[in-house]
Formats: sequence, structure tokens, C-alpha cells
Amino acid sequence: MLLLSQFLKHQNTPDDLVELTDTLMVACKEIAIQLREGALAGILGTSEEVNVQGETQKKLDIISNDILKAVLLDNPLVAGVASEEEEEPVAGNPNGKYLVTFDPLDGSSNIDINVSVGTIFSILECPEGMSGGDEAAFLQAGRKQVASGYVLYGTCAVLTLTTGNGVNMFTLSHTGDFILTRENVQIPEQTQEFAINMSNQRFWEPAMQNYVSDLLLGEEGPLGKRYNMRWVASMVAEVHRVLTRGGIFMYPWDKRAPEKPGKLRLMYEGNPMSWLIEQAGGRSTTCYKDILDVEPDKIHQRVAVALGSKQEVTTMMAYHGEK
Ligand code: P6P
Repeated sequence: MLLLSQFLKHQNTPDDLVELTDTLMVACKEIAIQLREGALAGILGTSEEVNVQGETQKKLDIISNDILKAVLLDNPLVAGVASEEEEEPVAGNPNGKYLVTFDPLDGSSNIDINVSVGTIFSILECPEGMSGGDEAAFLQAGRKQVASGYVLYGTCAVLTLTTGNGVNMFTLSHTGDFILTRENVQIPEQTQEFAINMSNQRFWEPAMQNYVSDLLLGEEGPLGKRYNMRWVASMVAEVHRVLTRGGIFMYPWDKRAPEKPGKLRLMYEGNPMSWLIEQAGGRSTTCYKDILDVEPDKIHQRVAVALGSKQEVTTMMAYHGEK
């Protein structure tokens, strides 16, 4: 059995990145414990607060965010953190080497119905001479990440991580250790499973409407095979399924909010998930370009997402004009 830090050292991961990943997992273990308590600890349901996204915060959104901030900012490696639940970045050690962005509890609308949620994180280097409390320090394209991943709090807690040497999965044991359970994850290039919120169909652009209607035509349609559909409403659970057995997950632009490029956030959902997908041999796009090439100009900016099995994403891109 290989522990997380042992495995990362075997991969010649820099010692300070191994330390920071271990620190992140201290926070995620505490979040997992809080989630397991659920109703018993009186922490289900919503708070009276609304976050910068304009969303009513679940009590566990706030608890998870506070745990991550406290644990990360206590590590001198951390120059600053940016969270879905924080309007501005929070400065850490002025001499810290790393920046961490995170969605503390993605899919939190599922907490009260006991469906999987997760913590998504992305690690960047803090640019020379910039403060970790300054939004500008975080505005780096996804290809600049030095590590990215998530902890899915499902039937078991699983860390899925990349530091640029492939994607590996670690399961949280009852002894509190993340143990390697899947090495060098590779996404099947083809799939028969798609994930999209079909209730938004009338709001999509025609290219997405045409692609999805061909998926639904199955073997009688131009794609020539039967597809199955999933929608968990928890990106972490969807991405974990895609990494585990293939598929295409989409949250495209829609005309309900035409000024927004999409619903999901680039810096702590799109980028970390896209690096995992590409490292596992898949594709992750805005429907028009690779998400990892998007140059951010705001910490909470949103992005359209279509990611998963390489051949299926390429088919979808052809409907959007890719040659
Ligand atoms: P909808 C969760 O709130 C989230 O940000 C993602 O985890 C998930 O994929 C999506 O929103 C679900 O959105 O509109 O289907 O509720």
C-alpha cells in the first residue's frame, strides 16, 4: 500500500508541493468528518448568508471554506488563497511560494439529499513580487497549474490528483491515510454516455441543440450508436465518473444569462478539472477552445465546459465548427 506522500515522492514531486498536498488533505479529512456527521451535528441546511455568486450558502459551504482557509493559511508555503465563497483572495505568507484556489464544497445543493459532493482545488505558483492577496497574482491560464484535483465525498472519500505526471486516485482509509488505489488513470477515447442538464435545452445555442438531438437519435441517427444519459448536478461526481469509465460532461453557454460565458467557474472548477481530463487522455473545451488556454481576467469568471472522452468531445466540437 502506497501512501499519498510516498507516491508523490516516488514521482519526484518537489518536497514543498508534497507538503502542501498533505496540508490540503488535512483540511479535506476534516471536511469529510463534518459531512459524515451531517444532521447529527446540526450542520445541514442553509445559512442566512449569500455568497459572491449570489447563491444562498449551505452551512457546510461556510464550514468547509473556513476549514480550508484556516489550514492552508497556517502553512508558510501559501502566499494566498481564492475561494468560490470569498469575494476577494485572502493573503497568506508574503514569502509563500504557492497560491491555492478552491471550490470548498462543489455540488452543495446535494448535501441535504445525501448525494456526493466534493472539494475542488488548483495550485499555482505565486508570481515573483506579487501578493497572494492580489487578484492579479491568480489570473494565470490553466496550463500554469502545478497541481490540481478534487476530493469526492461519496460512498468513500477519494482524492484524484495530477501534478503533471498523469492522474492518480487515493482512497481515504479508516486510519485517516490517503492510499493509492488507482494509478495512471486513462479515459476511454469513445463513450456512449453523456451528461447535461436537459431542462436547459431550449436555451442552448443551435450547435449544442443539434449535437444533443443527434445523441438522442441513437443508432438511427448520424452518430450511429445508442447513448445513455446521466445528470448528478455535482460536477465532481460527473468528472469522477468520466475519469473512471469515460463519457462527455457538458455545461454549455445558454441564453438565460447571455452575458455569462457559462455557469461553472474557470479558476476553481474549469481549470483544475480540465487538467485532470487532459492528463488522463481526454479533452476539455469551452465548445470552441481548450479551457486550459483561456486567459482569465477575473477570479470568479465563468466558463462553458464540455469535457471527457477525446473522440466524443471532438465529435461535439465538429458541430461547433472545429475542422
Ligand atoms: P444545475 C453545482 O452547483 C454546480 O456548480 C456543478 O457542480 C454542477 O455540475 C452544476 O452546478 C449543476 O447545475 O443547473 O444542473 O443545478
